[in-house]
Amino acid sequence: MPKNVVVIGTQWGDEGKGKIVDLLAPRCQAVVRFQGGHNAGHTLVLDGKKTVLHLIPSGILHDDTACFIGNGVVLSLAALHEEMQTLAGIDVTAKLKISSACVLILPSHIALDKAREAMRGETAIGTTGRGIGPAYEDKVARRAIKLYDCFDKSNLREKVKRLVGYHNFLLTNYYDAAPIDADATFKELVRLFDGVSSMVTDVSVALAEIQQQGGKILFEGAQGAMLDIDHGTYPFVTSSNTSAGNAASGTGLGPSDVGHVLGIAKAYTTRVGAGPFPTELFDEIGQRIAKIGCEIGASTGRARRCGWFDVPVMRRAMMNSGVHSLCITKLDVLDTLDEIKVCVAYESDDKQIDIAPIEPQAFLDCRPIYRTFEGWQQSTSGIMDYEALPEKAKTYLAALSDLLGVGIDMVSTSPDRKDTIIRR
Ligand code: 2SA
Ligand code: MG
Repeated sequence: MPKNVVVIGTQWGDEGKGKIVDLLAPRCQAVVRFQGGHNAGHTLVLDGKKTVLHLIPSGILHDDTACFIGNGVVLSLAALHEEMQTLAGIDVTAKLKISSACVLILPSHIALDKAREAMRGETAIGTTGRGIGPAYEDKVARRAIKLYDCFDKSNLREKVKRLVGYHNFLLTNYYDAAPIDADATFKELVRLFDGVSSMVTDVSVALAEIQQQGGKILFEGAQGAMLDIDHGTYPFVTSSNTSAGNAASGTGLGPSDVGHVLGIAKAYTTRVGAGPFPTELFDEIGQRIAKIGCEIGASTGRARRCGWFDVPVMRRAMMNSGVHSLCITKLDVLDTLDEIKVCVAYESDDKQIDIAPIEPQAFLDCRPIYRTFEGWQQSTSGIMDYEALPEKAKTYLAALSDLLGVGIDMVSTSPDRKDTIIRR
């Protein structure tokens, strides 16, 4: 790895970022998460053994790579504690450092997330119910509790009382929901913080030191570009900036430290939760892709919606993140199809639209214009050499690269770490 790399999803999440971060981790000294929280579901497969991560960076399986949770992450100490228990045999306490500036997710954020979704009814966003949105709201409103607040217990008790009191006012008066016990929240925070306090540090300074010593940093994105709070399909988005620029703000390094931007995209498209999805398939092909691709939410177990590869969506994502090159994942999922479609542009009011519009109504009005490719109808599963791919699969990949004007550096041909074509 000649420089730092940021790995981001260029669709609606679940592009396979975790696998690629796990694969690249031994080539760098640090892996850092910069946004989101335990709404993420990053699945790693090594020799058939599956590890699902939500909060802990996908470099954790490697002995010589340090892992960091940056200030841009909203942190549930309960979720972290639970995830650490699942990583038997890995000394997470020794390997992981957490920014003291992380905003904490409390039980009352989760209650608010669920209450808001219930009130939205038919217009529900389909959040993961992890309290992500309400925690970011408190951050922006400058009333959040940060990890560093846990060092001073009497200060913490006061802050929890005030914040949970405010949440309870909303829960009981506006949402007609049950209040959360502030004192129990405080006691549980103290207990959970005791288990992680040795990991708390100034992550920005730690990363800067690694850089100064010539070490490389891998910034691990969560969710995908179209779920970005500013650039995604608002309001059907998550509450953080998922684009590459946030790798700087979410860790405390500068934009010039971000390095190479590697976009990860599935060979088709999926989305979990509500919101527009122009290439969504409602037929047997969509169901087949979902089944073969095991398209189930890694955090909530929800079924993911499936559709064809969407070039206008990719163009917006690549523009927003300044993507230098791509990794195409789950190519093998398309192996049995006799034909494969790619949305090359949209049509709206008899006009051709090449890039996904930012305004929701304009996006909803778009109809995909498809180009059809012949399926290769043979297994690509486990192929590690580009030249060994079927000619029709190479034609498909070359067309994606041409349409997007960017090189495809990597292709993933199974969930397993080793089953990856690395071209550069
Ligand atoms: P939230 O909980 O406030 O972030 O939800 C807002 C929207 O963001 C979507 N979102 C995701 N989309 C894809 N994958 C995610 N992670 C899990 C996974 C999701 C799961 O890897 O499968 O298990 O369901 C993720 N996290 C958030 C969410 O669906 C809403 O559309
Ligand atoms: Mg996921």
